[in-house]
Amino acid sequence: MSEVRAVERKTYYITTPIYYVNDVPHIGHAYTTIAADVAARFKRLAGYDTFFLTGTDEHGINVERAAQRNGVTPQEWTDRIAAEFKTLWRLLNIRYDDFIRTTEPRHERVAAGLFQKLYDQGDIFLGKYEGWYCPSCESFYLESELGPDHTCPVHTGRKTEWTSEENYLFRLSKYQDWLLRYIDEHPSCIEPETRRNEVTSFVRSGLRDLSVSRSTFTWGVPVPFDPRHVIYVWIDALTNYISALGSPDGVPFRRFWPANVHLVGREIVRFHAVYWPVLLHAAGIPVPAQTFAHGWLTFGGQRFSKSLGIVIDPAALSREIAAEAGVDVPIAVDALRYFLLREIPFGSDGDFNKPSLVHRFNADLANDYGNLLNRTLPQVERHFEGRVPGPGSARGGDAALRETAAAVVGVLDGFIDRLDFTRALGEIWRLLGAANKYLDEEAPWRTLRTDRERAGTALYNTLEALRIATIVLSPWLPTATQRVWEQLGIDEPFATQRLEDAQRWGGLRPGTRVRPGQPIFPRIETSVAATSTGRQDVSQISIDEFRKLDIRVAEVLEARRVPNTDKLIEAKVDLGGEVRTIITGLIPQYQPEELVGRRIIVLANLEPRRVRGVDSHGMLLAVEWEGQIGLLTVDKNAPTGAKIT
Ligand code: ME8
Repeated sequence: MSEVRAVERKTYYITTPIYYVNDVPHIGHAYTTIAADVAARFKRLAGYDTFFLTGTDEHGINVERAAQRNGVTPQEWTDRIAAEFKTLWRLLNIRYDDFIRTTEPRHERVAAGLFQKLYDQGDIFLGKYEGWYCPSCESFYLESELGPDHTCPVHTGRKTEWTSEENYLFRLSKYQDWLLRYIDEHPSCIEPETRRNEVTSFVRSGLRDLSVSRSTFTWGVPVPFDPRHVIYVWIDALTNYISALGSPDGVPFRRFWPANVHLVGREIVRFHAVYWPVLLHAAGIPVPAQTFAHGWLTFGGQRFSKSLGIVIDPAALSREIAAEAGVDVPIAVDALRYFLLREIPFGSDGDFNKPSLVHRFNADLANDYGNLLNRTLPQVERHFEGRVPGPGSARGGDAALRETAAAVVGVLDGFIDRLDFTRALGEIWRLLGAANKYLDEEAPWRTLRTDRERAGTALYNTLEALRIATIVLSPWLPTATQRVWEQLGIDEPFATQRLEDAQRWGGLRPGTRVRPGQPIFPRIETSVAATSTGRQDVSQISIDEFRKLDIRVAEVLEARRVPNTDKLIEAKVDLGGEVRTIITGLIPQYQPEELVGRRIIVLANLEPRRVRGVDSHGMLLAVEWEGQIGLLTVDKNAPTGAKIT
């Protein structure tokens, strides 16, 4: 009788912060959640038993006030906003395993139980708490940490309030030495290193006992032995990471706890890397392996913030990209998921800007990835009766391409362990770059006539590299990769593919019937007449930000239509002695000949972009209304090169 042995699968538990429901989700929330989703999808692909948790933080004074402002009860309010988060996650293709809400009984029970335990063992006691309180952070700060005029160190300009309350306190100070030793012995428990140093110096400066209840409002989990108080919202919130796993004796808890990664924004690292491990340790529960604090997404250098009016709605942005690219929303969502994790090294702050997104769409997704399909499948269709040709004997660059694929796939899991999405994608693009170069060099469209077998081999190898890239790209581009898979015509369902299928060269079966279709990422031909992008959502920039724009008067010297395009004009413009080429999408509103000799306005310091093989250095400014376009111009014959100030 053969022996069947259960192979224990490795586990991976990743969480996002649970988001406050005082307002609707924005792109900052989407950033963390997309990152966690990509890591979770990658780990599933790599065969890990994965648990990905997100949710909403529904208690606290700010939520109570938001409900009041909107004339509904706190519960009605939280139900409404939690549903908005879920809707957005569905749109962004976030595949979480559980969504925890702190108003659920399964959560409240665990939060109250932890509080009771710490009280029973003497780690929580009744005392008086005084300090500078920021209602937005729901946190006290030391005088030395505050900004000018007692403002919050996180919420610039927001005044803190001197607060003095009878509160329950947690003996945080007692655990200072334990925590320092723990961090020292487990350095990767806080990443990146800059955050670890920040936390260590905060702990070294001396931990004060932590206020863990509030008695000035009621929207919270009641303190089980003193209903005049509710549990401090941060203690309540942090507990979600264990309450979602159920009872400590149950399977999910035993299987997934302690978590591998708590993914958070850098402003809340202290709560996760100081208070949370100490609370758990005090209660005799193992501490999570890592808190990873990523950077802030900014716009014009400022952090997205509803109160500052700097907000981008990821759903509106995705719809806008979809309309501009002529694709459906899930493809635009893929592009957004890709862009956010490619453009900004994960861990650093980074500025969001739409032209870079369009650039990445065109250069990386349309050109390097999508186009590889369009450069190969029609050849297979035309010259090999639509069936993938079998590879002949290996020569030339065949071995190098194969080795690149193996090397790239081999390092990805390590990069995901370090949440280094940027480098993981960089590696995948190394493979796509190698495949494109190989195809250029092999030029099967030329060798077809002289050496059909060689042409077939070149097509096979390129498609095989594309198959491998498609599997490993699926965590970032869940929709597009599925469609590429369908065009490749491979029988096995895409959903069953694993990392090991990408590790094996030769998985594409000769004879597979390909199904060429529409380009998956058609290039966005923005002209760019200024579009409405993001405008309605983003208000107020500082004068310094405005001054970064180099806007000048220019004269059009020459203009011609870009061949094979409907809308594009290539214009040569004089910017006061300097001649630039700018591609702009003005047809049919303007014909090229009408432009010559006109004095127009140009944004001169827009980063150059390649449009249809031509570098475009700047943007003609125009207004758009009801399908019409009007070029901006200048009064009083201002000379070319004159700068707008
Ligand atoms: O802090 N850039 O909830 P929150 C990058 N409820 N990430 C951003 C961001 C930005 N501009 N803005 C928000 C809370 N985020 C607590 C958490 S957890 C036990 C309790 C992301 O709604 C980032 O992950 O203010 C940040 O930490 C989180 O949203 C804050 O969400």
